[in-house]
Amino acid sequence: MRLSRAFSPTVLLILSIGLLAACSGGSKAPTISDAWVRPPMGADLPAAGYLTIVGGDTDDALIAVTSPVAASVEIHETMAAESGMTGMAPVDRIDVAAGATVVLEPGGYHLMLMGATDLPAVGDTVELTLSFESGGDVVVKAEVRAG
Ligand SMILES: [Cu+2]
Repeated sequence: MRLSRAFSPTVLLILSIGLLAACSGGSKAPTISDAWVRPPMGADLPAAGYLTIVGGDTDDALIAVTSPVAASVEIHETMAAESGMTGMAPVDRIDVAAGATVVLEPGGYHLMLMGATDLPAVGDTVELTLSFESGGDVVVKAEVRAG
């Protein structure tokens, strides 16, 4: 086909430019937005953390979280229990596919800040360090919001 032969060099050139663009600048780590923390519902109860993760250039996973205001931070998933009630359980990781959006929100994945004794007042921020499987750490400021 004469038409496709005439166009193919142009197509190849565009593909080459695309590959160069993809390779330059190194890999992009996941980005975090809308991070917030809900104070504990009562004494000795954990605070909850929520945020939105947008995956970077490659498939990745959130594998650990720390915060200076909490003794430890667990990653939890809310799920329906056999009784019909909802319960929650710790998970080792949250997979974040390249470019995918994963939302940690009430009723779904969330963070539990255990032993958060020095939690700032509502309207202030706490620091969360999210560790990804790729080796990258992302530090975010999470706003403390009333329930
Ligand atoms: Cu939980």
